[in-house]
Amino acid sequence: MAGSAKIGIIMGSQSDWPTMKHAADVLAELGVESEAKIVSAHRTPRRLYDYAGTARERGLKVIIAGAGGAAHLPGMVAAMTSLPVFGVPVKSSSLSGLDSLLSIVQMPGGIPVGTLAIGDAGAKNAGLLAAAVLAAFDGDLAARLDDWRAAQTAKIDEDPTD
Ligand code: RP5
Repeated sequence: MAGSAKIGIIMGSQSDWPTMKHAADVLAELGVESEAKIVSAHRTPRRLYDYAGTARERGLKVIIAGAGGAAHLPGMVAAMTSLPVFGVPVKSSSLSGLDSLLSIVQMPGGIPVGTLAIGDAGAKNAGLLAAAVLAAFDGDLAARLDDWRAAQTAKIDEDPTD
């Protein structure tokens, strides 16, 4: 049964939410409905299995998965669904997210994860990229995305100030 959310945002822990919220926020700004869930590859493997297995039939078009440290969530969800998966490396306390980045980006050939930057910028860009995927098939959303980018451009002053 399809729900209204088009983008699924999942994360390995509650502690990832301050980062992953940036994806949810930009999608909301663009009028794209998303859902956010805590789904841990290690701590809730059954929840991950169920989430990935039902994602397409529930109407999701893209999944954004954020995790930190031994960040297996994006790769595991990509292994269980052929929906596009974007991975966000969450900044970890011990290794500043380099561990997360390498865990997510080094997928074996055949199971792709589109990997974004570490941290808030990566989550924001994952939201924008997911919206761009939907916008390829939705002219109204494409116009809203263009407007969003134009507004961003308009905020950048040409001259630096003290
Ligand atoms: C990962 O371990 C999560 O994605 C999180 O980034 C990290 C730490 O989780 P907590 O110990 O804060 O729950 O699975």
